[in-house]
Amino acid sequence: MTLPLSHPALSATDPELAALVGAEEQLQAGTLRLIPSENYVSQAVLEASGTVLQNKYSEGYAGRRYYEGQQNIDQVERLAADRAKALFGVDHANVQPYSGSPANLAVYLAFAEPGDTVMGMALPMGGHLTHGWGVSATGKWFRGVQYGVRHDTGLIDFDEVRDLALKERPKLIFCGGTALPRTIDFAAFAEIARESGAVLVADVAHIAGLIAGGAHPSPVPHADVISTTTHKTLRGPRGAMLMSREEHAKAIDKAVFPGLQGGPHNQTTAAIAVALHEAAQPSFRDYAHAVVANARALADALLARGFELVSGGTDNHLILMDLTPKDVPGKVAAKALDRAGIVVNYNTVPYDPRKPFDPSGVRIGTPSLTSRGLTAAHMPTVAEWIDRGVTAARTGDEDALAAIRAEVADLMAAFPAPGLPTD
Ligand code: DSN
Repeated sequence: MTLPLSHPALSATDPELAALVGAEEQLQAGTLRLIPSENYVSQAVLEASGTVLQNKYSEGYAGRRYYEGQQNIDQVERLAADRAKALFGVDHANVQPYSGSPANLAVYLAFAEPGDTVMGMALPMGGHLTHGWGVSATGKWFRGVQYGVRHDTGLIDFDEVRDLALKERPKLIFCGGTALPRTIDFAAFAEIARESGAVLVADVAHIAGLIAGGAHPSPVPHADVISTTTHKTLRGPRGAMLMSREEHAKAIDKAVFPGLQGGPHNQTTAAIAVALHEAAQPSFRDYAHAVVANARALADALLARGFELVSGGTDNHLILMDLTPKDVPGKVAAKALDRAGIVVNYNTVPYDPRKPFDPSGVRIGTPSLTSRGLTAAHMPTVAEWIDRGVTAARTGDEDALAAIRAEVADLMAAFPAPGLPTD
């Protein structure tokens, strides 16, 4: 598929870079993107993020800036924050964090001192680096204690979480993560946080769009702070938000600026506002539920083909496959699937005997393919491609991978992606 030239000024000024952007457009258009933390933003979000708003400095908050000329920027930021508050039903929203890791760092700055104990899910169990994992600043500058999932079920053991919290008395407890295929029980975490005197932080980066669309329970009645990126299931630009009850608003704002960041990226704030507007439409509820329905259908089709799935399936947008029974390392499978036009990421599975850079698992998800309009009826085909691709990875059959790539490209051509040029 050859897409039309869509960036005339860029092509004239910097053809080398324009060619790379064009190649990426073709790649995104012609492949099946199964990375669960990725999505396609709408043309409206793309346009908002490429505006002259990026020319403006605006340290501070609306009405309280350190630079003049904020007549429009203040309104943009208020619009984004008000839309976040309305969509998620929170008192306060800070839309300035540059991305998820800085957002989480701001939470540490707001509620903890260096050396304090913090608690989160271990990265190899499905947590996130910034939940106190050792190689992250959050694990170096704080004392991270980590919970996991049970070996037999792949599910969080709340007795273990409670025992750990009562023993360690962390300042912060993070729930949420990057490879959790099951519903997060925010109420259970909140009870443990209350018992142990911790601030509960719900990191809903992966599932924010599902929450907004009513396809996952909301953390709002339970968590002290909600942290999220805006570019995953929420289908906005690369950015983040922190939300809370009014009592924590000042601490969070102070931590984001001047505590951690400088000038907000106003073009991103604008694109977040657009994404939140889109997420408030009835069609986004359909989208969120379709993401989950597609993931369930894909999980069922993979199970029928003998794949082992962590926790036995999924409740949300994400599936974590343990490829040990297929006798293929996750990285080998991921790279072979990439050659077959199916873009995934290799990932540790809980209790993985292999190393994080060469783990046993592959993580997949349905946000992107759902944005293109694929339905549950397509999931047996997707599972078949994955199955054939993993088999080809084991046998080294490049012809089989090339055949899958052609089939994938055919189907993708029939389901144009939002925001990408079409021919
Ligand atoms: N990189 C994100 C993900 O893929 O889940 C987490 O930060």
